[in-house]
Amino acid sequence: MKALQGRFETAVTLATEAGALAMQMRGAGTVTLKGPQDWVTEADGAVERFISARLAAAFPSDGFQGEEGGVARGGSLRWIVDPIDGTANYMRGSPRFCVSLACFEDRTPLIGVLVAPALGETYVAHQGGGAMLNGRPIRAADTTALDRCVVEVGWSHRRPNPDFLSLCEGILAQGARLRLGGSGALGLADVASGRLDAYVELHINLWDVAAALVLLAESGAAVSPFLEGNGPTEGNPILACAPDIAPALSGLTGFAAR
Ligand code: LIP
Repeated sequence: MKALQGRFETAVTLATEAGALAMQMRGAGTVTLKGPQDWVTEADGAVERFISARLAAAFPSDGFQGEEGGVARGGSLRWIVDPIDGTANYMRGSPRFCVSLACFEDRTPLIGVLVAPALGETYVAHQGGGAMLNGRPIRAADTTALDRCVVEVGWSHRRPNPDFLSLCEGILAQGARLRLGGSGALGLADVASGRLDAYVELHINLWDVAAALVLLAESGAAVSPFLEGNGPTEGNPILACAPDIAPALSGLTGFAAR
């Protein structure tokens, strides 16, 4: 872990500074559409370039992949960054957004850091080291019944609305309460901290989930095999949930969380 300890400490510092940059830039600059309801602000690009440059200087042999710039550098140790997850919230002044920074070795998630600067929350985790929120250990919920659950269903234009609505109807039919927060990364982090019983989405991208996967693994949550197949390059569905409801939600959604 010694080689990773330096990367872990750098990731926490860097994500914190990147969050401060996002806060400084909020409300400034142009906003453009990448697709239906898929926004990008000047801050998304600026934050990603800031993180990429600092990591290139600190760890020049490491790879880098960002939501906005794609794969900039190759390497067996690879940083995966969503500079602002929850951009639709960010551009409207909502506090529910975060900087997501992860380090993988090939397909193995090693380090995850999420900083939500407007919420004053920093999630950190590294392989075998547990998961923390603002310095305090976090664990997935111990909920056992779907009719006692709160479930977030992520939405994007990448899958048809009828499929999204059908998923929501199936969850509601089990007596669960639904929510939709606009940031997949923070929804997954809420599962890791036990503040949410499940997060499910029909399609989500690697940069959205990379850091949260480490939090989820270290917090005891059940998670579907997002990294199998073409997940890292083309995205995949995801289900992350409290372990005791994983069989029921896996059967309902078709995504096998373990
Ligand atoms: C977000 C994703 C998620 C989706 C959100 C939002 P972005 O990404 O984490 O897939 O449910 O609506 O799109 O674009 O804010 O970084």
